[in-house]
Amino acid sequence: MAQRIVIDPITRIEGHLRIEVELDDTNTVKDAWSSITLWRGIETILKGRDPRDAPLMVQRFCGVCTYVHYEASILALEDAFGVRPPANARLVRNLIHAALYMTDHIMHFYHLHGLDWVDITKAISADPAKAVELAKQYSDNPYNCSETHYRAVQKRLAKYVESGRLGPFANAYWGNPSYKLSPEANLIIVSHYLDALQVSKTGAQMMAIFGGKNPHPQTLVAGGITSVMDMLDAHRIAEYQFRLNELKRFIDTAYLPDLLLAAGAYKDEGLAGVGAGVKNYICYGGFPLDDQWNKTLLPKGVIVGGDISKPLPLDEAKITEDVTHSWYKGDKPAHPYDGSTEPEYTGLDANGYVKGNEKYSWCKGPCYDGKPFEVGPLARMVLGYAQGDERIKPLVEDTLKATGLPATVLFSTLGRTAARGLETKLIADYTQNWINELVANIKAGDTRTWTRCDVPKSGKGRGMVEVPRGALGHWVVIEDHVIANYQAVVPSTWNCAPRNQDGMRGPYEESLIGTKLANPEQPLEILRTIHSFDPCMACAVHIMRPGSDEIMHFRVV
Ligand code: NFE
Ligand code: MG
Repeated sequence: MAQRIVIDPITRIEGHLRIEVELDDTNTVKDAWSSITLWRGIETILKGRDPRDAPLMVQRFCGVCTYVHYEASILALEDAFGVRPPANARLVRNLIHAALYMTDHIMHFYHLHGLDWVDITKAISADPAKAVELAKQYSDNPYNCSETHYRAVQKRLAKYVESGRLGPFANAYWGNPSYKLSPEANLIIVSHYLDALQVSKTGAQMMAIFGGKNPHPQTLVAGGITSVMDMLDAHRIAEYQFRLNELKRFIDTAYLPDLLLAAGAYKDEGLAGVGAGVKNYICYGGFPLDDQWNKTLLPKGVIVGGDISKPLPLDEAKITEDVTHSWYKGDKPAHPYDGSTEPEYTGLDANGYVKGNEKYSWCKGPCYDGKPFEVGPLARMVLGYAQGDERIKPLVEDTLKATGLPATVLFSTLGRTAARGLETKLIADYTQNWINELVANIKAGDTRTWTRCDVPKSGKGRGMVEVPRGALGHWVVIEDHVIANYQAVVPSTWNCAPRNQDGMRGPYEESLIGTKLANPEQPLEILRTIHSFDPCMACAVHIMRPGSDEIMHFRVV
């Protein structure tokens, strides 16, 4: 008989996510539903306000990808106002955004996702000398690597365990047979888990240098930026540069080697396509390399059904949001300019499960051409590879060569996690160019940071950009100088979508089908795949949470 498992909430994410799956008698997932269980619609709060209020307000959707809604909203306003920022503003925005990407992806790999791959308890029994040898197989000069250091890490872990206060390591599924790393590999990655806490701080400081503060930078305005003094100060640029080098060292000698180490142990799951999902990928283009956005570092386009021989151009008109299975009013898919956000909560069924055939999530259902699409690092790396991008293609090819794995391995949970690491490297290496360009502009006497603009009586605009978790779009309609409609379609909204109007499962849901659990009491494999998307429910449903207390509830039935 089918067995239902409910995981609510999923932890090590931002916000509230509930996953329900049905297992067959081999403990394989036969069906799945993903549901966001909390909502507060900022989109509705924006109506009637001056459009220039929107960027700072929408940035509060989230406390993780704090900058991205700010930028998307500014881009939407600039589109509506008919203005382009000068080159220096584009470069400074790229520098803030690059710092966010690096910080976010490092934090995700180690702190939000790492423990799905790494068994901390096994690290305690590792041989530190062997761990040094192993680390050196993956890097010429591994990060923070010595017997003494590894011993100190083991001591720290043992203290946690002895005290019974496991803190961030509590409530995991230690000892589960689907953990595949050797004790030494576990020790190396756990030691970098601790280092990464420090490194994340460095990335946050980089954002604050040009963003004024972090989280929630405040130096963007429609038409440009306001951190002019910082931009013109060689000392501030050097502070950014110094920290960039620190992050790059961590990425090159810890993050990427750890990824390859894990890929070796988990390659069978990757090759079997565990966690692949819908295999439709959409990207809007990110990090403009010229002022007209003709060229972007992250690609723009579409892949359908995993067909990497046929990357397609993006047609914005095909983007819709559907609420057939979401707790909102509305009966047909609408383009975001025409979208609405009117709550209509219909609850759970009599047994406390989601009503899978009706409405069951606060997440809307974005579609492209009527189908669910995955967004994020995997979408970007697959599309860039398929388009023959001059930087992404060799990066992917070299990694496949180093691991001896075929390109099909990308379509998996492991591929999604690896893609995030690869794009971190891509961005970390490219960021130096933006510093150089900025310095060259200033030296040549171009110190422009803002293009004059004003709110039109009426108009509309959209800001479409690639952010750490995927394609992000904000759409604004202005009437009588105020906001008449504002719709944000966010990366986690795409990925967490419930079924669409035709009953097709959303990306999280589809990615779980066929996953076999080693032990249904410990749904580790489900967490591994869901976490690989780096879910952010706060972004997806655009909440503001005035208090921080929440009631944790985990139920396996
Ligand atoms: Ni709240 Fe976000 C990112 C956005 S999520 S983390 O990256 O937009 O989907
Ligand atoms: Mg929305």
